[in-house]
Amino acid sequence: MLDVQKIRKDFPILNRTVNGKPLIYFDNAATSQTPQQVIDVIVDYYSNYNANIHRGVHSLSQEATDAYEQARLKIQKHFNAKHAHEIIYTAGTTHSINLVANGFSSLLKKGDEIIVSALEHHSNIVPWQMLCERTGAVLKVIPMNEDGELVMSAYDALLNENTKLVFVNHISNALGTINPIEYIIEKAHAVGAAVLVDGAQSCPHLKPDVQALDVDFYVCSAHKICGPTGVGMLYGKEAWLNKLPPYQGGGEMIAEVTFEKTTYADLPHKFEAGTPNIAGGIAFGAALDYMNGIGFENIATYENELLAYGTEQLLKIEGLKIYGTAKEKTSVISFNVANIHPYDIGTILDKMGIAVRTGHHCAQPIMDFYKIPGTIRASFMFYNTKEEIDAFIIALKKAIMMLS
Ligand code: 7TS
Repeated sequence: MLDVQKIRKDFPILNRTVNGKPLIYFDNAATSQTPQQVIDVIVDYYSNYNANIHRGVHSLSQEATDAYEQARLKIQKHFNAKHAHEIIYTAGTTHSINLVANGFSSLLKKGDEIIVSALEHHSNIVPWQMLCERTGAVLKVIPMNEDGELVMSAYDALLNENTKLVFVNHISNALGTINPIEYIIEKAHAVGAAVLVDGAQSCPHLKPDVQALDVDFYVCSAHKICGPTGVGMLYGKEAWLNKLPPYQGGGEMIAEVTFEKTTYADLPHKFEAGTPNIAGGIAFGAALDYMNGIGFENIATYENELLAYGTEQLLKIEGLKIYGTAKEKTSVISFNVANIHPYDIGTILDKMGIAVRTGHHCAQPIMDFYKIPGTIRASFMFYNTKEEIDAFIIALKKAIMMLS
């Protein structure tokens, strides 16, 4: 069982007020909050052993290198990667996806096909469109249904011997749908295509096992899992990472440099040019420790209760429509009320100390599907409570009264 009152004490920000009201933070799908345990790790780094890594013989550099590489091992263990060098530190999900998209530029040819889903965040659409422009490959889209689920029969029909890559998010940021990635991976592999799963929204809620999934690439951002911004990871199967060319050139990623020819470092350094976000990487490891300390099964059980309670309370409000009613979904509720613009409701909720996201959530194709400009999105994490949902419902009703 999860002791939410004890957990809340770990998050200093949850004590603050916004516009004179206690903060209710329901924008977790955009970024999660950071516990003191992770903040302490960042402060400790800059207070005690700030130094560049992998390049100094001096003690500080060695301490920083050890901590950074220990964190990589924690990430490896968390995702159950076979090798530590299959974990590449990046600046986050967007960076990870662009790294892979760039790498495939030299591996695709005109007429090859790549598949994305209708439920993607823009960061899992635009890099592939750019890749298609560079290579002449063709982008195909797995359609969605009214509930916000992907239509698997249509996916089956899209796959063929020209399919080279499939990109899909594990969980949709706009609707919370949990996609059937096991099925998607198995079917893609049957035609010889590689699969990248965008785990930006899944990693806060579940613990993916990349070997059991047999996924080729899995990506996420630390800031969505109680870690800092500006750091994330790319998991790639060793064989794929060896096949892809480097993304950025610079220090750290080379074996030998002459003006005639440069040879590249082995994995993971081949993809880690320049001084990385060292404190961020170490704190990423600490964030995984923190979340594993609570336990992902406890987190899922509790967040499912919040989802069920929030959905039930919201549906009591007249004129309210929830978008994303998939059977398998996580603690994200996207909704609109009658013809009121989501932005107006979001602004009034902010006046009452409540943080939600409004707009298209960087998923415009989903909004186009529903023929709406955007939604109000409330997204819960394990430190939220039913009492906060109650206060949110009262505030929402007030906002609706003011705007009707
Ligand atoms: N993929 C998904 C599914 C996401 O939800 C996001 C960010 C990204 C990729 C990009 O992650 P980044 O860390 O590189 O920015 N999603 C959101 C959101 O829903 N609201 O703000 C950011």
